[in-house]
Amino acid sequence: MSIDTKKLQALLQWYKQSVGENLVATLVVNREGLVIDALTGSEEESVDEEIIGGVSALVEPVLTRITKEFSSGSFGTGTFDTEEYRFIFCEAGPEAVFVTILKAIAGVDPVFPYAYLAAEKIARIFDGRTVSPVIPKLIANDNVKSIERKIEKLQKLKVKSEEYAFKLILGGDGAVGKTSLVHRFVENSFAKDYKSTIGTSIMKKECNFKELGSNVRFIIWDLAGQSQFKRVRKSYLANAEAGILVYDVTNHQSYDNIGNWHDEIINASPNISLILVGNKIDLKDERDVKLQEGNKLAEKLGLSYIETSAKTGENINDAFKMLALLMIKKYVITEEV
Ligand code: G3D
Ligand code: MG
Repeated sequence: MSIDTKKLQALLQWYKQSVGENLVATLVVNREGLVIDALTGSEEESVDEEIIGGVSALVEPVLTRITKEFSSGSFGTGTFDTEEYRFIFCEAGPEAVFVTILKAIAGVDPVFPYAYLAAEKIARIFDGRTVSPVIPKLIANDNVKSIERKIEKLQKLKVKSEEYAFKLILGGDGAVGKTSLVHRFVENSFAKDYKSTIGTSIMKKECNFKELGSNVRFIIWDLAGQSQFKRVRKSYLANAEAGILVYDVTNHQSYDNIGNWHDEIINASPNISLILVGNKIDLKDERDVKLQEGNKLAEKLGLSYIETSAKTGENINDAFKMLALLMIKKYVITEEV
């Protein structure tokens, strides 16, 4: 396979400019983990072997996991944090992964749109299709209000054309089953030995519920590792359109904490649509929160309530369907009135 390395290098240069001083390095890596191209945030135009070697050593442990998720098909984008760096991994077509390494102090959110765009362009380069290496400035700082209005309009239009994907987040205490719920929904599997990982994993899932008459795409953000949680909590919870509040029906404390989760989420994303989920109903003998309690809490918060088991899969699809319906109501129907 021969790829246009000149164009790739030009693209990385543009990307570097867009991201700015927080960029440590960026890499294009193939499926086997080999570095195809790289660029560092420093002034030098090209990167020597040594730096590439150092950077790929940095990336390798994470890449192993990414490659695994890659093959399972659930991987779209992921971020990972270490003490010193923040990583953004984007799938760049079937051949490559685009890796961005940022300084630890950098915010990931502003970089995401550029990373997505660059990854898409890289996929095209790999495909041998024509593509401009130029990365346009995506967000202007001035006139925020009018931009927000524009974005809102754009969102609605995109829902109609079924291109827009909603950011979905999960709230609830550790170990209530948030990750399991998502994995069950995305891959329809329940991995018993699923180990919590650092950072955020981001999964794409399109809901084709026929009876809804419309597709809804979710970008599901799952935050792992409670220690990492505080630091990234704000940007994790912000700008979300959909959310699931989860408690464990065998753990009353997790039920009692839902109110706090609700407040924090509403604070970060005031326009979010939420549902309440009581999980682990397969553990019948250990049940500590009654169905009525769940209903009562949901009513108090003005949400729909559903009970699930990520282990057996019971009601998992229905939970997401409930949320998809809320999205359709809010973004599609209001547009048509
Ligand atoms: P979290 O993402 O909210 O922190 P996880 O929770 O999804 O990591 O799940 C925490 C533990 O609960 C895991 O057990 C997981 O297997 C288990 N779990 C999740 N959902 C269910 C469920 O519906 N029923 C049962 N019985 N168990 C569930 P381990 O032992 O792997 O830590
Ligand atoms: Mg989790």
